[in-house]
Amino acid sequence: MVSEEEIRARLEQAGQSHLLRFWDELEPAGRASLLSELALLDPNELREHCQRAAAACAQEQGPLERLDSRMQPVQPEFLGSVRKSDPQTLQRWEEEGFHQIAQNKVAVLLLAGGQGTRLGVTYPKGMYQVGLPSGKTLYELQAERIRRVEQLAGHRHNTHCIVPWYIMTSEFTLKPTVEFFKENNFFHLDPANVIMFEQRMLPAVNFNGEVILERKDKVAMAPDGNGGLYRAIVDNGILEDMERRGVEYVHVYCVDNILVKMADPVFIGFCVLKDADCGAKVVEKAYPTEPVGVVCQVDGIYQVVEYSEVDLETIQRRDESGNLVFNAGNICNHFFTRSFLQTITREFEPLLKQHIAIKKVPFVDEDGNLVKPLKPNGIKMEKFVFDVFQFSKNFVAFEVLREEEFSPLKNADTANKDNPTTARFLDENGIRIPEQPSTLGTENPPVLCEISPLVSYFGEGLEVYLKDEEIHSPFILDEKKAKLLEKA
Ligand code: UD2
Repeated sequence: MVSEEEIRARLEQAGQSHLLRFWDELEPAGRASLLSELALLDPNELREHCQRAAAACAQEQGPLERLDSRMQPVQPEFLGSVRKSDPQTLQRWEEEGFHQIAQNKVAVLLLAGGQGTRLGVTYPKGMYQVGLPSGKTLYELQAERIRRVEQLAGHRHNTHCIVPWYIMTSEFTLKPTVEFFKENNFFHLDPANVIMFEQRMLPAVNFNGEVILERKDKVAMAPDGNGGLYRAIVDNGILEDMERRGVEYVHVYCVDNILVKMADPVFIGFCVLKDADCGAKVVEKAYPTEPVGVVCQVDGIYQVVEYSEVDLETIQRRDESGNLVFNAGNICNHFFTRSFLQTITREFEPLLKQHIAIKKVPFVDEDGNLVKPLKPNGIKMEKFVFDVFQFSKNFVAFEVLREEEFSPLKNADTANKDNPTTARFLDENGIRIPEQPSTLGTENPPVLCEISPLVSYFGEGLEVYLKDEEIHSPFILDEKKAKLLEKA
């Protein structure tokens, strides 16, 4: 363990000596935990981090750099589209995707280190029960989709297929996530193929560039953003693990989209056939001011531009056909080759932009009282997962149907959009039922229909079960029911 003297010297070097100001009042346990927390902070990095945060915050108060005149939409030749492609093309992409999956070359990687504060839950978002009749959580749905896509690829190519599931957690989410998976027997996945790892944390800083003490014995720390992925995979030897398993392609996604298609064969196949090193799924924006990032080019280089970085006029611009010019909404579903990830970690990670978030950060005041601030007082620095697009040699975007693939769970049910109810509603109704559509959707209120991902990953094969079936709400098609229907 690093000594108190050593830590004092390091803090002095970093200009952060105030972090030990309650030292004399602390019990031995509090002292030990504070020392171990501080020991992880490199003094030079800490000094730079604090200076950078304060400078970025000062700059943030000034006029925002507008990107309008430098932006261009995604070039058509780099944009695939589910809506605009014929069935044969979609089938070719899907076949290629399954071919890669069947050779165990595809992994999925979940970004699950966020705190889920907007949803108002104290546990990791993946443990959220979205209110389906089965009571399944986001993690369970995702696990089942992995199992199903493994089965589908395995059957097609007669292989034993594994899609490893990498899960990036943070100090906030690692322990409860591990426990939850253990309690649920890893949702019948082999624990050897579920690899959890932790991203780094960074101290929150006040407007004077001082690290904030959250308690007398604890620094206010926050995860370093979903772009912390690139350091975390180095810290935890993830690329080596992928190499050992023969993984070449990685589908990275965020935790809160109930409709996420894990290792989507069509997306994977499209990216592989286009020889892309980096790709992003996008959806048409629902309305011009929808608060999602837009995938586009700035000075000819692909990136995601936040809606706050452009003028309303640009956001609302339409082409001759009446479509929004900047229409490619980012849904945090990315494709990377392992070799691209390697290049990022070796060469470009330090160049990734630091985004700043000004937040209310609870702190202890000079007298040692705990204060819950009413206005923002702290700066958190984050990197974003999509900021690596600029380093891609062959970037592609892939437009998918919002109603089939994007229903994020951002807010508690009190907010009127992207909440548990819309997500559930879409899951119930967005699934294509190939036969007998008239038996569904004729009731009011809408039919409650839940189809387990273990029965159908994206609507395939349902005709076997639904052909002559009278469907009454709520209709639950799980593995047990599917077996009964098969026999009948
Ligand atoms: C993300 C995208 C946004 C849009 C939207 C669609 C980013 C930075 N923004 O916005 O452009 O596509 O999704 O739903 O990708 N996370 C971590 N570690 C962290 C912070 C976040 O793993 O330190 C995870 C988090 O658990 C979640 C994902 O990253 O799974 C997205 O994070 P968010 O919820 O902060 O980003 P959001 O939804 O505002």
